[in-house]
Amino acid sequence: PRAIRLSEYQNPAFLVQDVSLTFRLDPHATRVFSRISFRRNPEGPGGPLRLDGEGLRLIRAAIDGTEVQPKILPAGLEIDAPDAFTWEAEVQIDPKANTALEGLYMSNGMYCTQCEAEGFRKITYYPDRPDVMAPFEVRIESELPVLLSNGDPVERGDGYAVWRDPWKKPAYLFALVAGDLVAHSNGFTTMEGREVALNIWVRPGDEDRCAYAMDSLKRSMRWDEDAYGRAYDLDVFNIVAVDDFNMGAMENKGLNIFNARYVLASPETATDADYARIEAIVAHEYFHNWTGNRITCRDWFQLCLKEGLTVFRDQTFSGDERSHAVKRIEDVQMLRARQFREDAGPLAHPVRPTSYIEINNFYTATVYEKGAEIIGMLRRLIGEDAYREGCDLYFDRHDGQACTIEDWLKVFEDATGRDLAQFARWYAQAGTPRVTAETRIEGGTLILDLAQSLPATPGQPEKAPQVIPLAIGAIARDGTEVLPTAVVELTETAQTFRFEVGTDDAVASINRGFSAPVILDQTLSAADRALLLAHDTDPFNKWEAGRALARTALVDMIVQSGAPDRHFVDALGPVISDNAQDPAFRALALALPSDDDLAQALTDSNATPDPDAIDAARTRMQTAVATAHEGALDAVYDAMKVSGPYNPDATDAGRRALRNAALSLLTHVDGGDRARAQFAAADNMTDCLAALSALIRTGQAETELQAFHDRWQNDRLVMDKWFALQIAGAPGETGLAVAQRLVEHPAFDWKNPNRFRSVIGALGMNHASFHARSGGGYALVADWLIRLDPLNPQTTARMTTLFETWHRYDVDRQDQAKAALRRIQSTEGLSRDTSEMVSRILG
Ligand code: B3K
Ligand code: ZN
Repeated sequence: PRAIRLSEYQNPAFLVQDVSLTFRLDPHATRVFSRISFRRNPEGPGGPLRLDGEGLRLIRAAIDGTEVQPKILPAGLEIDAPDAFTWEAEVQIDPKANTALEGLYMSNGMYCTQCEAEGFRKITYYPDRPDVMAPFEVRIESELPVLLSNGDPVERGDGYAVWRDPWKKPAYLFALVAGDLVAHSNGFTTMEGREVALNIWVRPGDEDRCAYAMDSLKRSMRWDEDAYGRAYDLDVFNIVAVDDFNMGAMENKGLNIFNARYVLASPETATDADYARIEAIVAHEYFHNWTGNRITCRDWFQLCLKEGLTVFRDQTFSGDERSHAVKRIEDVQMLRARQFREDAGPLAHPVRPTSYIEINNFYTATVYEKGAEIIGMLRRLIGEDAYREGCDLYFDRHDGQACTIEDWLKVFEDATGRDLAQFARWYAQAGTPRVTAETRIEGGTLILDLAQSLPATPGQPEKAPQVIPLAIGAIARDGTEVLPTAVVELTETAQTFRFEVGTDDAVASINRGFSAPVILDQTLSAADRALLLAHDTDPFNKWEAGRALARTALVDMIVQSGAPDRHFVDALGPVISDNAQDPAFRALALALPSDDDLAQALTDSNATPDPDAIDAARTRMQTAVATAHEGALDAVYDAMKVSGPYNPDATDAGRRALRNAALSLLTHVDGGDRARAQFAAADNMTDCLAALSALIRTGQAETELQAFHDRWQNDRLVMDKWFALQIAGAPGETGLAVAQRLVEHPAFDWKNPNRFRSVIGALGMNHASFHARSGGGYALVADWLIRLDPLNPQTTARMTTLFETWHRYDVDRQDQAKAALRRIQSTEGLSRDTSEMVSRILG
């Protein structure tokens, strides 16, 4: 298959004025009637009418009422057409046979759609590209009780419903749902006085698990009005929960479709983390109404225009609703775990890629999370007021348009007069910048020598310096802050900055708040780090200091088989006991770096990560911390007990997080007594799962796993946790045997993406097991990817990223991983999605 290139972008030859669709629903023989008015684009390239289409059976086509015989192409059709005309077509599709979950498909008897990025072409012939925008009218014919599409309802009759979406939209935002559903309903009055009916549609029996998603939606609607001046623009906002879904959720205009796991929550079935994710994803999809829908992308290379911005918006929202400090730490952890990892491997690509074979492979951490970091840096560089001014101008100038990153940057140049040409390199250059910082103090002046470099990445050997905003402070040896946060802009390869600090003994706190997504090399002693952990006023860098201490200590243990570092163990004392600090923050500071984090740290220090040694070192460190602080941990475990009915808010969740962090450590010294008691007494999923996962690490959770299974076997979302936890959390290599056993379990419904991820994905999360020396982890994952690919290429391709770090490991493991990848690659009929991923990973 040919690569699509940004440099080859052409305007559409025809524009669409209006779309009218009729769906005669049938599981195996749905008929789609389309009536589309086209007119030639004066700025287009000319030529015949070309429409995208895939897997469609064309029954009839007409132009201005006259039947025509278009030329059928492998991926669409072509026909000569006048400058303005009405196209009519009737096609037949088979939703029941659609296992790829793209286009119109069925999930548990319900019809639903997923069109982004290029799924609409599986529904009917159309110019399936985001820069063709039109209003849609949709008639659905079916005996099913609930029939939904985009926009506002127009008409409802016996066996049919008509919807009209007055807002011009690209086809990827089209949606249709039909099923036996019930609504959890509520309402919202916008700042413009519009009364909006809000509905969350779920399967009967799930309606009592929608309250938190509804509450999140209403808070998101209010927040977008306050923070960005954006109000909702239809009379109805529908959310539908679907069991079979390839990703998290989809922002279809007025009809968001969600993976059920990001909608449904009750205290007994969902954890605090689930609640927080539901809030974030509901917000994210809602915020797309303006950033994505009203203003969309000109082409798919501009994906970060809507995704980076919308992630930034949802992160800010969650921070406002909960705690900015905690949210920032969590977001950076995620950025490092997913995006830095991507940047360091064969899949590294710019936030705005310049070529792709399958666009679905580019819904990546780089486009989303690094895309969001860029917006954060932009706001830091120009200030909050100018950022808001620029956004206002963006909405004003580009409403109803399909835009580019250039359009986005231009509004900020116009609003501020600042040249953003160098800043734009953040979109074009792949890789994580490295900043080295050398500091010294002379006569009360802190002198900071900063240098930046950007490693070569696939297709990009040479890089130019970027503008890097770094927030800097300094803490004196006695713990007082001698330099409050100041932001410097590193624009050259190397630059020196000076600050008056009035003392000769202070430690610089650099990249506060993680002001830029870079890897910072700053030589600090363990004592300096302990000082920052104890006294930094910037919560992110306070956490970061502890994290760096832990990472260094663990790397030493692994490389030199040393003992757990006393500096680190001692420094955790105040973290455990200082009640003046936020419990949620303390929980984060108590957690050790992940296996993946340590594997990367070892790679960075030119060592070959040994997954068993990493696992063993973490366990030894946890035991050392627990032994040293048993009394304090026990006290905090008791003190953080939450009383009263379960509340998912940040305060209670923070207390549970700290208490469960203590539990996890204490389980290393108490033989699992507390965890067993907590498991038996738990009245919410957070405490239940924390206890269960602590027990799983001891290798003695048989009874509890069985009890959990018996209680929840009919609850699909909870059973996903049952599968995932015992595989991902198993100690050492034992997760592999657990996974080998569970793929035989009757409830392993591998065609359901959530269940597939909770088994195969969970194995990938367990380093010692996935990277087992035998190669059995790689082989098992490869077997299942080969099996899933013909049914669901998108989920398969996404999961090949488990292999993206193969180059880190020893030659034996590399050979095993490559053999598994080659086996996937040489599978007959492998999808375009998976084959693109595997070739890139193999390099
Ligand atoms: N825009 C969708 C993602 C679509 C993925 C297509 N493979 C969800 C989101 O980012 O909000
Ligand atoms: Zn999005």
